[in-house]
Amino acid sequence: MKLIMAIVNNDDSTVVASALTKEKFTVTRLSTNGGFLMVGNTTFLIGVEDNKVELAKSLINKFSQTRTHAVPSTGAYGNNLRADELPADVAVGGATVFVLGVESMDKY
Ligand code: 2BA
Repeated sequence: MKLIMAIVNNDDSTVVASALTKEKFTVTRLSTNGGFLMVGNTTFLIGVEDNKVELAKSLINKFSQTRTHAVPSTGAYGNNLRADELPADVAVGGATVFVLGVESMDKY
């Protein structure tokens, strides 16, 4: 068994969740924030059998768009950078996906 952790743009999270649940995956959505842009994104936790990992990843990939995001000038403060050290725009996503081994899963 594997645990997929997928960080998805908030604008894509509903369609990604729908696609996954339609294929019988069970997902948990966490409200998270990127450390660089400091804007909200969604992290999915998805426990899956090994033979379903590629299907889940392909659905996440299919419904996650890459977007260009302007870096807010205030971003320099939280990142302890000078404003002129920040890029003007960054490409965000589609999705950032981690796959972790799971020792066991129990439901009580
Ligand atoms: P953020 O940390 O807000 O990053 C947003 C975008 O800013 C990133 O897009 C990347 O293009 C850029 N970026 C991030 N850190 C940077 C830095 N130190 N210098 C210059 N540009 C930087 P993505 O790579 O698509 O990441 C989207 C979101 O996924 C991230 O939001 C973060 O929440 C998460 N993420 C991405 N890679 C991660 C990792 N290795 N570990 C944990 N979370 C990650």
